[in-house]
Amino acid sequence: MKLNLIRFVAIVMVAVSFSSTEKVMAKNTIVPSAKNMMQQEKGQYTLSYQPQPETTERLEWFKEAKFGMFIHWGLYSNRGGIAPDGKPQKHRYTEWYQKANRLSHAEYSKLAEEFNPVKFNAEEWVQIARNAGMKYITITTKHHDGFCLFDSAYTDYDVVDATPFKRDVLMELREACDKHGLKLCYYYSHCQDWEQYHAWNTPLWIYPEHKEEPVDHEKYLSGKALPQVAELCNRYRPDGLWFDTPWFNKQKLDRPVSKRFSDLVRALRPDCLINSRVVHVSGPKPLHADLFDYLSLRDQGIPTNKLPLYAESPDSIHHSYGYDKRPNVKYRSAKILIERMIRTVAGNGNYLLNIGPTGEGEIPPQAQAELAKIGKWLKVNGEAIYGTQANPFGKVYGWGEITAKDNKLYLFPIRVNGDTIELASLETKVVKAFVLDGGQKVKVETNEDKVRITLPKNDTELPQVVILECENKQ
Ligand code: JFZ
Repeated sequence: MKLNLIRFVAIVMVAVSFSSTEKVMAKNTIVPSAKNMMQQEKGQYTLSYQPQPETTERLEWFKEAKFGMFIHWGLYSNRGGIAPDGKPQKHRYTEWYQKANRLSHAEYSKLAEEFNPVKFNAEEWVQIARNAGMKYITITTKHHDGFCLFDSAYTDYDVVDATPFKRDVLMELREACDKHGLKLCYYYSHCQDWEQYHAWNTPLWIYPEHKEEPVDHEKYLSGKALPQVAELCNRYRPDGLWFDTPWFNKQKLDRPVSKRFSDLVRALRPDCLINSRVVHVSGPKPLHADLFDYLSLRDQGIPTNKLPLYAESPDSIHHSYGYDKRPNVKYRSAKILIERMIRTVAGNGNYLLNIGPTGEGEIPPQAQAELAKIGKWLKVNGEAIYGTQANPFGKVYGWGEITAKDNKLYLFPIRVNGDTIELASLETKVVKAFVLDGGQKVKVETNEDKVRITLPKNDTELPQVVILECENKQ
């Protein structure tokens, strides 16, 4: 990553680094602002375990990519949040269908008999992601219900063995991603697994017949979870593993268990990324950064550029992650989604935008329509997103967001009032200022401590990007 820009904003950076040193309480201790922090990372961090040195290399493609597609797909997708009595379920996440409706494993697993997504076409999904400007896909290979979208030797509760569909969905997607140059990462719920009595947090009503048996996590770990992660690493060539929910009620996953997952992935697939939810982190607590590569933010949270590590925001096109056909479902518009992407990238993170395909294997038309608009916007404005650095100013301006690359600043006036915006002064001269879409010139006035920019009218519905090209002082 080039750091040329540091030269342009050197004055600002120095000021910022002084003020943030004041806040730093001890070496490697960071005090982030509580707002917008993920639940698990609110408060104060101690980087007591340093990131692995290889993390920088592993993150290279990821930081360049910025934008990925999250896919939640499974048995629950057939229900779309409609309870067995025909009414919308109250729990906000449709992928929690089994728990939301208190279904035992015997009852819920019957959904496998009707899982026959005849419209599923891996290449079509990959094309939709590509046309949206997404560079990777992260898909639920096993969500909390325990059902697997790959052919596993450690359970029959998978798409090949338990459904009439019988196709290895994950392998088809892996091949389509390889063919079209997308990376592919695997969401794997390593703690919660409602097929498994011995996993964490399996409610007693899921297996009424076991009730008296003491829970033995080791049975689950060595009988299903760890061997499945090995299967994924060995046969399905993940570019990343996305673990989830290492916390539940009063229990938390112990670091040594998390370490087994992390060590296994590192041993079998050294280039594979691991997200922070492999381990339980909560502030003020040590950040076990040796076990993962980047921070997964609170669901649908936006980073603030004050986090100690690179981040990823798991956002969704609607509130739920799984397909939602409840009457009150609200899809977010392309405009809102683009703004959330901009905020995330300017805050030093990747934007992972989730869609929930239907039980038939179709990406809902409304999701497709919004994704296509995002793709169109990125075709023109992608330069301001892909491979950029976060806002280098150390503060977020009221008028909007900033990213940077080489000798350029990209300004996104997404919260602007009126037609001028101001920036702290730069160390070098602005040699060119224009709107990225169309190249219209932009008026820039500079004095000792400010750069003032007069914005042309934005006739489009979507955010405008202004480029400030600075004199290169190399
Ligand atoms: C989890 C899952 O339970 C959910 O179904 C979905 O897969 C999502 C991506 O992740 O839910 C979470 C995880 C973390 C927080 C909230 C919900 N959090 O940190 O606030």
